This record gives sequence, C-alpha cells and structure tokens, in this order.
Amino acid sequence: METLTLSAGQYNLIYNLISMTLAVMGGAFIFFLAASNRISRDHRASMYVSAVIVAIAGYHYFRIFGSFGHATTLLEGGGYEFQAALFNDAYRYVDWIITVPLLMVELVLVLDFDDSTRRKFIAKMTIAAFLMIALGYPGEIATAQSSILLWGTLSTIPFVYLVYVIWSELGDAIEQESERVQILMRNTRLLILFTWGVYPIAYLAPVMGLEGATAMTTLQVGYCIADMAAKAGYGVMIYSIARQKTIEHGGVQDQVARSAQPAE
Ligand SMILES: *C/C=C(C)/C=C/C=C(C)/C=C/C1=C(C)CCCC1(C)C
Repeated sequence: METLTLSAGQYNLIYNLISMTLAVMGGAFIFFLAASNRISRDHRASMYVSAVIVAIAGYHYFRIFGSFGHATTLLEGGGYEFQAALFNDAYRYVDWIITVPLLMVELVLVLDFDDSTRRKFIAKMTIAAFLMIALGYPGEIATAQSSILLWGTLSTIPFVYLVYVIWSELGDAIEQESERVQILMRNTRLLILFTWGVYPIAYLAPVMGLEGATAMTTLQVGYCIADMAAKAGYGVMIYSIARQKTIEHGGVQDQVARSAQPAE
C-alpha cells in the first residue's frame, strides 16, 4: 500500500474541508427539520428525507475525519506522512449507496407523480445508483492507472443513464408547474448535473498526471465540495420547490387552521 507525503498546506486543506463538510451537514440537518413546518403536508416528507440524508453523511464525515487523522503523522522535517492502508475510503462509498437513492426519493416527494410512476422511478434509480457505486469502488482503491480507468468507465455507464433519466423525467414533470416552480426545477436539474459531474472528475485525479499527494488532495477536496452541494445545497433547492408549491396551494393548511382558532 502506498505512503504519500502531504505538504502542510495539503494536509490543512483536506483536514479543514472535511471539518467544514461535517459542520455543513449538521447545520443542514437542523435547517431541514425546522423548515418542514413551512411545507404543506403533501410535500413535507421531502424535508424529513433530506434531514436523514445529511445525518447519514454527517456521521460518515465524522468517521472520515477520524480516519484521516489516524492515517496521517506529522513528519519531523515538516509535512505529513499519509498511509493509504490506514485511511478508510469505503465510508464515502457506503454513504453514497444509501444517500444517492434517498436523494431520488427526496426529489419525487416534491413532484406530483402518481404512485406507480414514483415506484418505477425509484426502482430504476436505485439499481443504477447501486451499479454506479459498486463498479466505481474497485477503481477507487486501485493504484494501477489501468484499473482506475477500467472501473471508472464501467461506472460511467449507469451514471449517464441516471443523469439521462433524471433529466427527462424532470422535463416531463416541469410542464405542469407554475412558472416559478419551473425555474426552481430547472435549476435543481442543473445543480444535479454539475455537482454529480464533480465525482467522476475527482475520481480521475490520479490518472490526470498529478503527483500522488496532489492527486489525493484534489480527489478529497472534490468529493467534499460535491457532497456539500449535492446534499445540503440540493436540499435547500428542494425546500424552495416545496415552499413555492405550498404558497401556491394556499399555505400550510394545518397551521392556518390552528392559528385561526380564538385565543384563550
Ligand atoms: C451524496 C453523494 C452523491 C450525490 C454521490 C454521487 C456519486 C457519483 C455521481 C459518482 C460517480 C462515479 C462515476 C460516474 C465514475 C467513477 C466512480 C464514481 C463512483 C466516483
């Protein structure tokens, strides 16, 4: 297994970014729970699912943080030694296996699909996400460039399918919405494309001719930033859609009913 030497700057960048991602997931968790009160019953579950996603990711970031500390040792001459064998890459993959299908559940909860379309969409997305992540993993832990390329390419097939289905199904769903919801949904679609697209690029850092420690830093930085945007940022977009629909459908009915009662 490889040992890399990280400069103090690289070490600090990774360390602080993992820490920041953990903080963002924690903050997002509170936000989604609080925000669920501002959403009508029909779409409220999307905020609960979003809170579950950032809670799961937050837990994994907590473990990744510990694992990174465990795998690095301060060198006498400055810099840090990083031992790949002591760093658990699987936390990210286990996280994705759970959270990527949940991100799709979160999405359908703000769309007005009928039950059978909903079920079919989730089934297709879960299978494709599983294949994408399971096929990507052997390349993530490989050091040979040819293995990284092979598994990366195989994993890209279900990835392209996922993005294609999201794009087209959202395209159909958009038609029936008000103009404001349409804009929010288009932006959400773009957010998915641009944040999900970061993962395969970061994954390829070791084959892009970067030196070992630089490649490792690029990959970790890419995954952290993508996770913040694809989970917390995306949840905020879903919140905006749900909130806008709530406003258009006459507000949060149960709250209105309660506050309409005479004061005692
Ligand atoms: C919250 C986590 C999310 C949204 C994770 C998404 C992950 C991907 C889109 C990963 C894609 C990959 C490829 C397309 C090829 C290389 C291997 C992966 C797994 C990094």
